[in-house]
Amino acid sequence: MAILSIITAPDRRLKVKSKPVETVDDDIRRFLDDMLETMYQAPGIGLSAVQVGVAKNLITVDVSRDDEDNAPLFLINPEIVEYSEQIETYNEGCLSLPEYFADLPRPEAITLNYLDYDGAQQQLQAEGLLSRSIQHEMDHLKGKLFVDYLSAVKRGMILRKLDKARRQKVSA
Ligand code: GNR
Ligand code: NI
Repeated sequence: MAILSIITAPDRRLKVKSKPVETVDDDIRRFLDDMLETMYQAPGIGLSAVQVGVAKNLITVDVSRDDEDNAPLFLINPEIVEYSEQIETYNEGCLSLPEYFADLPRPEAITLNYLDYDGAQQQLQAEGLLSRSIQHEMDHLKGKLFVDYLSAVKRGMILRKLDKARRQKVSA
């Protein structure tokens, strides 16, 4: 397994719309294993393939708190088929927007269809933090970051600071 490097904003690769996976083969499974290891190491509760530069509809999530009791989920070609009417606000972060957080309203619960690690069709009902992180990852697959929900002024401020921080790192 390998730790992959996570792309941070602003970066055009994060704006790319990901494409469906055609066959769930060993190459895809090896890549999902690397994504999971990368996510745990970050550490994060979710990761989309596009964040490591691969524009395919692949997501890993694990919202379990206990290291002993990992509950990884691999979501291939996920599609949300139902949203709850109930909306909840949560303070969201993103590995591609390090050190920034924003309160964001989203549907509390979702129902989604996806292919699992073996390529089998599955349906999942998710609520709470699991629902939150899946919706966040699925935005990545559409080329969307949580700052895209904020005003242009706030978004510009955050992205300029991240850009500046990166340029200082490069020249240091
Ligand atoms: O690790 C993460 N935490 C998180 C917290 C609140 C809402 C969404 C997330 S996802 C984030 C990891 C990440 O950036 N995945 O794309
Ligand atoms: Ni993210």
